[in-house]
Amino acid sequence: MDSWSAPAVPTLPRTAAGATTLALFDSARREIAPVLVEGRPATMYVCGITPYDATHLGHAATMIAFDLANRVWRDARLEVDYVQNVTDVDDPLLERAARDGEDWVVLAMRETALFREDMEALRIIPPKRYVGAVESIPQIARQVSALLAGGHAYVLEDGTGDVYFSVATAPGFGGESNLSRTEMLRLAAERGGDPQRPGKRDPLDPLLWRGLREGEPAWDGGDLGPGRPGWHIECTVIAQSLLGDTIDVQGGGNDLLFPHHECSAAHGEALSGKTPFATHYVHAGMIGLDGDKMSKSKGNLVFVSRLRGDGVDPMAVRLALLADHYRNDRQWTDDVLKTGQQRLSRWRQAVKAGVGPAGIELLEQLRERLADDLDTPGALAIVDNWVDATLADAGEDRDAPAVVRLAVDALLGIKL
Ligand code: 5CA
Ligand code: ZN
Repeated sequence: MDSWSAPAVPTLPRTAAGATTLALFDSARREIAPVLVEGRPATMYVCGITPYDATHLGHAATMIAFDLANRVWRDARLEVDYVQNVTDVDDPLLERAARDGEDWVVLAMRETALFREDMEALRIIPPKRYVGAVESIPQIARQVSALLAGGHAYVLEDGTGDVYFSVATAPGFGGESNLSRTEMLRLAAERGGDPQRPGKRDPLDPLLWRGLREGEPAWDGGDLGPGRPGWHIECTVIAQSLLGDTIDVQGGGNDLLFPHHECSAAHGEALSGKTPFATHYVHAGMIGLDGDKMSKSKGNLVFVSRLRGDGVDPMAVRLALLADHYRNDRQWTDDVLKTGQQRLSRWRQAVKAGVGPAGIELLEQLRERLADDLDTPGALAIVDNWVDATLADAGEDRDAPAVVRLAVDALLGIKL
């Protein structure tokens, strides 16, 4: 699947402080730990959209969080193998298309195109590989067959042809999300699982392959018969086939921690025989509106495209989303946007100045804050201080305004 065009990312000077090592909070260990990438590319898989509605600010915030990791690594002169998926066939997509009397393929294509446009406007570096679930079905079917052959999966005996993963064969199951069984059962029911379905060996067993149903799209699954893949195995197979058995970062919003990421990791470990599936399970907080998580099913959405249509500068949207830490659940309000707009205009004014306080020092501090689990509130405070001083005519560094402009562009993705 086509990705989107890359923004120009300036190369920043190296300084005496040397390269920083990015550390990220890992949900499994429940601590911030350095991502150890030496002499090889960093590998990152981020769960992308299910394209049945437009990109909202929650999607944007999550994509921006992982874009920052990408930028920190690139600034450290690392290559980044970044893969993102599109869930271009799934129940919600089929249901929306049926509701609106639309072809589901066309709906998915249209919303994916809009997502690409929004990503470009927000200056998000595209993944190296942007991969649809549909184009990956032959590989996914082969891996489901491998799980069956390896004793990690079973065919439900009700004539549907549905295949389930057996969590009893996954010794580490639950280790990513650190949840109790009761909590896992509750979330599985709430987030697309089917703990109540009769005939499963364990209520937590997730679907790997859904046999053909009347009126639903289906593909040739080889030994599995016609059908379509379960959701979690799609992400496992796309990630592992392109990035290897153990990846550095498995990312997405914290709504995916359980069951999606837990199950994807369990599938991956069962397939490769290696643990962990990812050294860092990284989760962005939920953006909410009017006190609730912004979600397509609730319909409480602010679309990036709508803000763009209203003439809001995408850089102000980006700055607004960077104002709080990526891991915090937070609310989108008019004030959050207004603060982003005011900050953008002050920063733009300041980099037009002839002199300012030391630019290289700011660059070093910015690198240090971002390497510490992407501390954007800390990073923004450093730039704010420099901007305040510059607008108050402090400082004597003639190169500083240019250095700050480049640093904010390369590291924060904000074009001033
Ligand atoms: N296609 C699946 C992942 S394989 C999916 O969750 N799609 S999505 O369209 O619902 O979400 C796309 C990405 O945005 C996911 O990483 C998800 O965790 C994240 N996301 C969804 N809603 C929000 C929100 N309100 N705030 C922050 N991130 C969100
Ligand atoms: Zn996913």
